[in-house]
Amino acid sequence: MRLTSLRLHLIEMPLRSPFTTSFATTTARSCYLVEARATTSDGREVTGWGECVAMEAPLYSAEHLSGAVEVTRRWLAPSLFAVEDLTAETVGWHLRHVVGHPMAKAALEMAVLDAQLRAHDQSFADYLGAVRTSVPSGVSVGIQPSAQETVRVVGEFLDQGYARIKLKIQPGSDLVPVRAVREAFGDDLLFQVDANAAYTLADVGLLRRLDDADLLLIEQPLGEADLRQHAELARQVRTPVCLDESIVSAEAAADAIALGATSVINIKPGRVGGYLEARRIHDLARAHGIPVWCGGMLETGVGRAANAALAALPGFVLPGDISGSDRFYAEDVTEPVVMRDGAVDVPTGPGFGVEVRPDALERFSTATLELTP
Ligand code: OSB
Ligand code: MG
Repeated sequence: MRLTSLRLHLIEMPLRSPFTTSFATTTARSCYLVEARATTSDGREVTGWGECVAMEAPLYSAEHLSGAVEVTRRWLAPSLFAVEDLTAETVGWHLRHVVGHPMAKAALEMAVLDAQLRAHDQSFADYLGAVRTSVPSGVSVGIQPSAQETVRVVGEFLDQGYARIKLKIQPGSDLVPVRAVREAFGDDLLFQVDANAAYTLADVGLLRRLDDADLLLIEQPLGEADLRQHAELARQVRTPVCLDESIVSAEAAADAIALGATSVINIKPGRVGGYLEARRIHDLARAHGIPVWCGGMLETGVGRAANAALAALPGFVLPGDISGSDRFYAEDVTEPVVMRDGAVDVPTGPGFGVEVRPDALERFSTATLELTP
């Protein structure tokens, strides 16, 4: 296909309640959706949608929203407009000369992939080779002001039916809330924590005290670049170490596995440059017997639907951060993604299987950037 336009819809979606991690408190999600228009080789007009998961500030990753827009406008979009026979599978190749910016690249690949699948009337799940029709739904719980409040909030999510709890932690809000949750809900609760790089290897004593909580895993305790230090930590704690921020590509995943830095991997398509690289990491991890699960980035329905299909691959053996739309948003830009009985259905419609609602898009819109050849 040949791209005829790329429209970046910048949106701001209010969160139902503030979401606190070790790096920031978020009250509204700012991001952009990519609307790609293309002409197929047999002359049909097709449209596809992608979502950029870069956050407003460079606190989770170096990449951030305004940088992603700028890189797309100046370098990525022109490179793709120049290609006569573009396919989703070659987007990464055509963008390889631009260093970094995986989230900006992923959003473009996503939009091209959605358009391509719609042109072939194929669902993303079918394209990937999904082996499940629904996926278990975990929820990511932000840092709360007290252990009592943490227990109350976790209880609400369990009442809603979530299959697994992930609690954000940071120095000063770790052992006490973790123990309180384990105590309140018992040994059968699927329970894990995420530090978003808030600790150093000097905290090994404290992190070892988390062993008693029998957590499924601890996600990204140390810094993004600290692969070797994660390997060192993994030798000193019983809780399985799972990397998020550090896994920026299949190569990084291979290094982390070889070093013993990670025994579980959180796969986020945006962080690794797209769903095709995400699948490569899944395949690599599976070949090494490393379980994976699908992370989340407060996605709208577009990203959430795509994540549900990815998580239906066989190596995704742990519940992902694939909550219903109503976990974060009173209203989504697509029809809501629904969590029922602890699971989310894998969409079956063409492409990612969800439609962006023009009225909702307009309500959340802060700016639109139209890019053309
Ligand atoms: O570290 O997994 C993370 C949200 C934004 C940035 C980083 C992370 C998260 C979450 C939320 O934990 C996951 C979700 O979207 O449900
Ligand atoms: Mg994480």
